[in-house]
Amino acid sequence: MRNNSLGSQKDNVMKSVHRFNKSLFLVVFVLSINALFGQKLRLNDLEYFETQGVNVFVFNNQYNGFFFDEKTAGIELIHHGVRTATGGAVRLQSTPEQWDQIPDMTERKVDRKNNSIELTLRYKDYDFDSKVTVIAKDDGVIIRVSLDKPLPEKLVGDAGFNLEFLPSAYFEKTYLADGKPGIFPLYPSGNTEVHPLSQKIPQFNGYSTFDDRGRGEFLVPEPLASGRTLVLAPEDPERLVKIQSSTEDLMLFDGRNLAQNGWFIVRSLIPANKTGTVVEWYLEPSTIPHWKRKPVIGFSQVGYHPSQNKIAVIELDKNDPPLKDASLLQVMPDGKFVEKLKADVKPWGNYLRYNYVTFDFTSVKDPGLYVIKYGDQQTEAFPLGTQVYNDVWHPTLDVWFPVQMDHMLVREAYRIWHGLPFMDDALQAPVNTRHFDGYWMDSTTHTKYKPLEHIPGLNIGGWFDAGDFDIETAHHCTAIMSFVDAWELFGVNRDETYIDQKTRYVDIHHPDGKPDILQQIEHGTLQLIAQEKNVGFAVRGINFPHLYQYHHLGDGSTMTDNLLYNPALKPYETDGLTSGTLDDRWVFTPAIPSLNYSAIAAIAAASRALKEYNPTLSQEALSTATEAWEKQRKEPMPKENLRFAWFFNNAECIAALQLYITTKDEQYSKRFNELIWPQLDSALPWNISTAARAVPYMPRDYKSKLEKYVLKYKDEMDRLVRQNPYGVPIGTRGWAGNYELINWSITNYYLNKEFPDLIGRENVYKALTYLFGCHPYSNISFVAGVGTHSKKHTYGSNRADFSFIAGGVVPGVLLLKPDFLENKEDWPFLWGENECVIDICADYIFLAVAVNDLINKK
Ligand SMILES: [Ca+2]
Ligand SMILES: [Ca+2]
Ligand SMILES: [Ca+2]
Repeated sequence: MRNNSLGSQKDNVMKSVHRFNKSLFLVVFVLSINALFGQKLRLNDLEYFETQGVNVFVFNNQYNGFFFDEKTAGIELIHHGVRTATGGAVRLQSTPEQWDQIPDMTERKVDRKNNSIELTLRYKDYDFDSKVTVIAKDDGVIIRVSLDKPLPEKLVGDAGFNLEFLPSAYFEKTYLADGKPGIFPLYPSGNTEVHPLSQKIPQFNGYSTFDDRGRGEFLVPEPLASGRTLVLAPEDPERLVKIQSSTEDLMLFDGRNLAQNGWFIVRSLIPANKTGTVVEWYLEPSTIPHWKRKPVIGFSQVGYHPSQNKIAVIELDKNDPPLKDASLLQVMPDGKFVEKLKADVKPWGNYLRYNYVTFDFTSVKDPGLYVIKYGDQQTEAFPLGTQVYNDVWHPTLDVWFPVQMDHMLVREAYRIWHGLPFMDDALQAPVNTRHFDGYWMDSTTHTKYKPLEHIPGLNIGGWFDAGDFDIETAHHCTAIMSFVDAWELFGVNRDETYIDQKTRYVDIHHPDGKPDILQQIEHGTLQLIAQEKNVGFAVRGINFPHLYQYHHLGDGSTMTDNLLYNPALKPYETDGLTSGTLDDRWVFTPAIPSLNYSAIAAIAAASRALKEYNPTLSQEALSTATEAWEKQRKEPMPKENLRFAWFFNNAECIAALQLYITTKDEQYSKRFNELIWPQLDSALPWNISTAARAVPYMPRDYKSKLEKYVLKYKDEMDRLVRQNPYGVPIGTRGWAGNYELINWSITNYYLNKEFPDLIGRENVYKALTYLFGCHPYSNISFVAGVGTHSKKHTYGSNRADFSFIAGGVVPGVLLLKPDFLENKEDWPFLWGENECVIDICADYIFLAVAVNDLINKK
């Protein structure tokens, strides 16, 4: 449904064009559609510029500094419902990469009277402040950069004003630079120059995204075009943007020459020795007259079970009055569509920027294939039947998880997903390190190893965390726990993967007589036990020393040379067994008691699941878990952590419960009971799920004592589900909220199991319906390869190929403040929207299996 809007909008425009052609303005029209059709941009109450079809955000979203430039900040353009430009700001490179320096916004003044927003941007390292003013004018905005003091000497030739345009929005389109035509390159093929490193503006923390092979140089892209006026996509009224500079030339760059996630960048340099206005642009995005975004019919691309609620949520442009009704059509074997139900839509109201109506077809229960029709729109076909959830988790277990397996070669039919990676794991990370992936080291290693000393035994088991290739221990613990739950509660014994630890070989779609979920539990456990055994506790993770390794795309086995580091050799030199290249991953070993408790919980749980499958490992897991518990309990909690005591106690609480379930030793249930009640009092939503899971193992009065907390949770939930038309929590952080959503439904599953009269089944199903397409922005299934229409562009190791790994679950819709939820399908590189991670994928498997079990129970 999503991408059909383009054609009909173009049709509308062409009809308008036709009328005008007959009038007096033919020649003018050919030059500029928008000059005729433009509408004035106005600063609205939400503090962005708005007209029908165009929004200009001005630092409504800021660089948060965590992953640096996430391409979700600065001056941004939402053009006919799609965010097509970002990163409008004073920048220090022609094509800034993710880890290049970003400005701090130190002041933002909104002037409604003059329809303007003024910002102060600061680069602290250079003591460089600039003012950026955006003023509505005619059919666009003026963007002005002014300086009180001339540009610092060091930044001359580097500082400029940039605005970045989404490549996929301009693929197969053209541009004009002072009338000179060009085609936007589909693949980066611009010219680059080599400059000496001494000229480079350093990246974050002195890291480098570029592997210069020790040559002391870096790359600078040359512009594709330049001129005083740039017109982007003059042939497409949906994407046409005109930029005129009244100061310096505009240059058009292709950021993808340096980084595959780069954008097309329009830039003007800030001249030296000048104050006052140093850059002034007039930016005019075209507007299609009376443009309205096409309705999005939110529904499950997987289909529905006859017994569940079936409510489509229709998302409408605020200028689009709702139609009276919608219908459900059955798709017949002869290809005909037969109306099964026609019903009035129900107004829900406004949520963020759109209006919503719902269409309830719960009454239809006959198995078959259906489509929903609203106005002239018809959805993809979807099934209705008792079987719809049977196999929705298969791609995640069969394909996605095997591809993520570290320290294994992974094959699928004719394809090798990756060779045998990271046999050179791993070196002790140096002290006092702040790492680009959020890892850190304290002032001591907390281990017996010296910085950069090889820690043996870690090149076993584990999964690549996400689209990157580090081992993130916390997520391993979550994934193992989910797998154990799926095994113990539902006996998931599917076998479609050949996994051999001895030869380190994995083959997808190749049964080997062993349940895959046990093989995955084993694989995760091997890594956790290796950490406890060789390091002494659960490590923060194993990650890359160099930034130019970390952003790797493709086969993980080529990220290092797989030879142990030998400082006696020179870089790139090898004796065949070791090498002088410092590329081995680092083990980060700060003291994190909560993480160690999480690992104890996961290993204790795994020891039960592995009891018959791998008795030796099961036994080792149990002794490792109990010994680690003893050791951890003796360590007092570091003072700086006391503030977050509830967070740490949560992990200890789960560990105590898992150890109790495994050993039945009363010391653990005693500790669990000491912890769980104060935990429920102080942080209910974080602990209610653990509390519910404990019910079957606790004395009878435990459950009655828990009931009052469940009632409190239910009150909170009843409030929460009214906040948006989808009736589920929608996250608003810098990483979209599908993980929290899945866990919300998992919590509801455990509560429904014990308190079915308080927490209804629908609250367990809802997260899946949402994931499968009943969500804002589009109706695509957020699980790659699952449902009729699903994610085909996700942030995995193959993202540069604009592809996906089947079964990956993406984070979902990301909120760009104040009111724009987004999940891009034509651009995989926005990790907050599209990156698949092991914990969310493992939890998804659990929820899908749980829903299938529950919904088919009488
Ligand atoms: Ca990571
Ligand atoms: Ca198997
Ligand atoms: Ca190596």
